[in-house]
Amino acid sequence: MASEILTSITDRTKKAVESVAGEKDAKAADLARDTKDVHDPKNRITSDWGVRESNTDDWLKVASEEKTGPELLEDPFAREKIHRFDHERIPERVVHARGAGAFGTFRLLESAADVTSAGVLTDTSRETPLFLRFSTVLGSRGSADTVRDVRGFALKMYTKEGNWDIVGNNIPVFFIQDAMKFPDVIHAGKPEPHNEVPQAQTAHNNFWDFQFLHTEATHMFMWTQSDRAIPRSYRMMQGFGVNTYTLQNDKGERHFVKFIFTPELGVHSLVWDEALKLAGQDPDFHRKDLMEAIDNGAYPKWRFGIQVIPEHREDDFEFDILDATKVWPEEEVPIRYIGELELNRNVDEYFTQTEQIAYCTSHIVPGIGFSDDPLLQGRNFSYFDTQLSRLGVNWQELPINRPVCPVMNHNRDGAMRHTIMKGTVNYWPNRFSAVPPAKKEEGGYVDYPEKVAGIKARMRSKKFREHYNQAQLFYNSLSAPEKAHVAAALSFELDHCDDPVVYERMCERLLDIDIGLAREVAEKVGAENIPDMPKRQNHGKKAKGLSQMDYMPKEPTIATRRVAIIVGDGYDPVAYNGVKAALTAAQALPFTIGTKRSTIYAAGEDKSTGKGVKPDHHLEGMRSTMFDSVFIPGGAHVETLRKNGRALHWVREAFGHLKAIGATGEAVSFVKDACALPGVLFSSSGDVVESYGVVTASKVEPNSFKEAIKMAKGAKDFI
Ligand code: HDE
Repeated sequence: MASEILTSITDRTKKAVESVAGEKDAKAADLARDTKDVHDPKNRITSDWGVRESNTDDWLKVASEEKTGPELLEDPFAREKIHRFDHERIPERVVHARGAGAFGTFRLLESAADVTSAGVLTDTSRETPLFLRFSTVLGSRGSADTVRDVRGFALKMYTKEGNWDIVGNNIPVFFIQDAMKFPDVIHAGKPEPHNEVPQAQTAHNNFWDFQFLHTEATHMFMWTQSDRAIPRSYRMMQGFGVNTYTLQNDKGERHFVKFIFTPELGVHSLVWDEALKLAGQDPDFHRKDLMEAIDNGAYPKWRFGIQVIPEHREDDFEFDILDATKVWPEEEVPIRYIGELELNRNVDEYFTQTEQIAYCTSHIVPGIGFSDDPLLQGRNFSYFDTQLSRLGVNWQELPINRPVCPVMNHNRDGAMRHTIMKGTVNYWPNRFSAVPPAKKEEGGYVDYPEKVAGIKARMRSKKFREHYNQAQLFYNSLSAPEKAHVAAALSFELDHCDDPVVYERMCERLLDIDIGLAREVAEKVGAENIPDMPKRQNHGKKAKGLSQMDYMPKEPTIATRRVAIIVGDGYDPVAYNGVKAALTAAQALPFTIGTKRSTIYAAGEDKSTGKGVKPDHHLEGMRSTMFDSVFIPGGAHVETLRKNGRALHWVREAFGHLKAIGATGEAVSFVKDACALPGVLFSSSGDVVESYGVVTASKVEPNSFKEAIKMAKGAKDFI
């Protein structure tokens, strides 16, 4: 295992070096300047001041074979080692503390020169390097990946004209409309102040108290109670810029714009029970999934789209287009997909890359601008500020943050400054005309001359005060299973609120959305006093693109899906090998799960001469939650599996989580018994029988099993 890890790390470094040599990826070349390879055999431990150390285990002390005396303060090597360790931590992000990231490439497929002059959105010959960091919002750095939460989708594009950051989420709207409310919404969602409970959960009194008291949060909380908040993988969720930005073209015309990323693999989620269990069984589930896919060459891809509204149409909509609690329905503002984002390289080191990456919504490039979206304007202040406290004033000099284009100005000094500026002046203008500002034709950023007139007031415009239409629109647009999941999620969350004021009022709020939903949740959580009538009629409208069912991939695929093949001594090798080969050919990831991790022998294989198979894991070491699908070949091993409670649990749990299950030969009856499948529901074609995502065949039928995995998501909809 250690050697495999070593090979994979060395391969990664090699890849980075190759791309530097070819100068294909400007950011990889840039990072290589600061990258050292610990696996170089010429390396020896040195102190930070460069002196080779002969012993890093024993503090210099007064000691002999007979007696150990006191340690000596004079030992500079020991002192340095301890000092460095004592100061290893930096403050975690105040929100989005837990994350995972990867490098990638942005390709423009169609120029948007009609609306913007930005090179990254007009030059189709470019490949722009980027770093994308996914995150959960509320949990601490050490919390679990699969909790119910919004996911961050933060992108830094290292363009030729400077860094362009899109700091987005996997949900297109936000809880609040004005940045000044941000500390409140986050305080309410984070662990409660008196006992720091609960970790990484919105299922508590304060969160829901806030939701009730802020009607503007209604639309967003409906999204967080949907399956979007428990994604199967970072690779299977959309990314949204959320805020309204602007684009400016060469003619000086301005358009409002929203940015959207849609995954090639489709949008898929876990089921809630799976998410809950995974949080304990494999808290790193999502970050491992991302690394695994990239290491296997199955690079995640997203289509990049823009929704554009010309400036003169700003007031043509029933909602305010600057209100981040509203989506721009696709029927009214179609998405124009113009580019493609691919993640293709894992990080070399977590801290210096994923932890030290620092995004700013205010980082835009010529051709892209802000709008008066009051959430965005506050964000533009907040992100730079938070980097100062997290990383210090020179945070943009850190390798992961520095642009690939020249940086030159009269900013100076500060802690940890390391660029050395040669010259006698550090101000502008100066008698040498050294480092002047750039003219427009030299690529200088020119602000849009927006006309603004008004009075100063702490208020929002009238359209910002409507808070329910789109909450209804979202709920109406969901499929029946998605709606059922929303009701179940709300019932879970409000069950965790023990203050009746909180859960009763929240159930009343649901009357603003849908009477059926309100009734169902109220009954579950014991809100018995709420009125049995809608507070607001549901307008009944739907929009496309809100249900995740609208994002099934064009071609169903099982690529990167993790399939457990369960075997014990005496398994049928024909079925095992056939299915494994078929899965591998389809780019799925088969894992052999044995009754033990010691070598397992197939039926008819002689232990003294046979090679056997060495399982990747054993049944107790893993759980079905960590896989998308389970296959059991026939053979005498089934008798052993029948007596193994954990094997039974594997199959039952996978069935309960609506996963594709395959079985052949003797394993067919085992699977049927385990799932207690009603025979009448089986449809059969020839020897192959399928029902509810369970495929069985008395003979080996690897291809139909493959189909079943593709359908696994479909099977989820039956619940
Ligand atoms: Fe953030 N947000 N945010 N946020 N946010 C931060 O910046 C903030 C908002 C988002 O992977 C912080 O570097 C304010 C919306 C992501 O490093 C902080 C407001 C959206 C990340 C901050 C918002 C986001 C952050 C904490 C209300 C979706 C993680 C650490 C106006 C479009 C970035 C940091 C990463 C991080 C402030 C609202 C997304 C404190 C004031 C809306 C993905 O600056």
